[in-house]
Amino acid sequence: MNLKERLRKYLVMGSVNCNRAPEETLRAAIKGGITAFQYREKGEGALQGKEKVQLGLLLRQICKQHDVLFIVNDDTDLAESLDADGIHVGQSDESPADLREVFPDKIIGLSVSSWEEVEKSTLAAVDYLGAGPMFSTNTKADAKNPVGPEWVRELRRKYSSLPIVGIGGISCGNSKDVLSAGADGVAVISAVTQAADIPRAVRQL
Ligand code: 3NM
Repeated sequence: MNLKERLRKYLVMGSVNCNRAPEETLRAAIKGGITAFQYREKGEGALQGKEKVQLGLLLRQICKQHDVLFIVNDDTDLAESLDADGIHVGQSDESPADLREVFPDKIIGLSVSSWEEVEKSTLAAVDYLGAGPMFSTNTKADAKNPVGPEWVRELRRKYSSLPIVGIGGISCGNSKDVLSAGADGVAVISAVTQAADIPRAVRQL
């Protein structure tokens, strides 16, 4: 599978997003067919220090067993100690160019929500783009205003071969709008973590 294919169904999650044990949520999502996972232990009540590492190790092991890509959100030490396949950063985090120096072989993902953000980024150091928020979301406290699938369409017009995933407010009902705009995959939190039937939700994405 190439990176575009591996990003097709991308679950992003930390313990605060789960209403059952995180490892159960992850296992159910894998059963449904997720292809990538991002450990994003963020927000109020998030685990810190040793506990954050411990949960990470467990989730990392599960992904390895099932050949699911394992990405760490914005934490170089954690990415290193969990032997992650990649790291995902936002605009106010460490720059992709600096990350590339530390991680010559890891996948580097960058969130972009405007041309201004794209222009100030070193895309040569980036393996995939996260485009969002596609729709309004209550999951991320500081989410920007929704940019819609049109943003994916614009990025795709300019970058014909760069892997792109849409993120933010994506559900089973609207994921096709993101994919048909040219995204290679959809990244979701609540559509999966809050689903009554997680495998079914993943299949419908
Ligand atoms: N990043 P849900 S939106 C983690 O726009 C994250 O970059 C976003 O959660 C961005 O799928 C978001 O529940 C939250 O809307 C996604």
